[in-house]
Amino acid sequence: MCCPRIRTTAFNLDRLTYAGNLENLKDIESSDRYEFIKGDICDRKLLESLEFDAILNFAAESHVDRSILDAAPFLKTNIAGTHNLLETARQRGCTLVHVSTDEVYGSAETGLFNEGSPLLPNSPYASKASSDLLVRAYVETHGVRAVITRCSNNYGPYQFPEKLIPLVILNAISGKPIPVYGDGMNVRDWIYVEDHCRAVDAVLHRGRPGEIYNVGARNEMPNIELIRLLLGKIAEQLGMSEDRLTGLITFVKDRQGHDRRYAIDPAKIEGELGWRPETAFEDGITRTIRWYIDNRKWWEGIISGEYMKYYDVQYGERLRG
Ligand code: TDX
Repeated sequence: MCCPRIRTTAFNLDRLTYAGNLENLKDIESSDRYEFIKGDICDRKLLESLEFDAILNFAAESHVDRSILDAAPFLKTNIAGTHNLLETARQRGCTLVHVSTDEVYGSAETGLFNEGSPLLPNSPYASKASSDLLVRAYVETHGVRAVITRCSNNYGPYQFPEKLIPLVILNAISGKPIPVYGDGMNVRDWIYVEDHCRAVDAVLHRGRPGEIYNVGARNEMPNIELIRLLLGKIAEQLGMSEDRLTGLITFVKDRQGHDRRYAIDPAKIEGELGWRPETAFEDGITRTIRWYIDNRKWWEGIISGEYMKYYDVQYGERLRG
């Protein structure tokens, strides 16, 4: 979360709610430049007790389906939490990079989202739009050195299996139905997680305060096309029959308020900061599938307990009928 003056040390402040997992950070936990703190961005006293000069706000409730079931945690973390970080940044005079999402723009019927596109959020998750407006207000009113990034759909290792790509991979490996919302023709714009991380790093070091940077890899695809591609690659890697896997595809009742299309124009971050996505989609997908196949223990520990309760509420009736 931060960088003291001489030697960069990162504090990772995380409440460890359902998707938080210290296993994901095993390879850096013994570094003397890294410190984990279990805590909430809504806890102002905790923030005041730490020494830092930059904040990266990755903290969010991020799953659209959960926001439809219960919006309250989204409003608390995404809006009240961001407000706390803005107050901290104002008092400290430190930089804040606010990691947001393309969802704040709503659905792109045509063309691409650019940084000037109107904010037309359609799901309670897109309470992120409210936090973006708060950031803007703190820049204008208090001169806070804040920058906003808005990224398209991420994928890669360690992604919590509620999101489409890991859900498809795990259900295919386990021989479970693969739920496709509506007609499967909703379009998403996919980017490998490490490309997103490099974009946030570029914005932290070279972004102009008060600016917004869209982040995307120009990689739009209808969901059903993505799912078929994934299943083909899974069949290849596991030596399974592709027909058997595509037989798991199950069209189910659509998501309420389902955005039809996201499509990001990354020209500004490319032109101004020299950032470019480096991972070709096919390579990223192949690597991601391999990771889930090789890390069964990681996900078997997750797809039990709270996750299965959520899964049943989310998919039980849809898959039965
Ligand atoms: O079971 C499913 N079946 C299905 O058809 C799930 C989980 C999803 N979908 C569809 C819905 C979307 O059109 O797949 C697409 C991707 O769904 P998600 O992985 O839930 O992502 P999305 O709703 O597009 O939101 C994502 O993009 C913006 C992230 O979850 C957000 O955190 C991000 O900010």
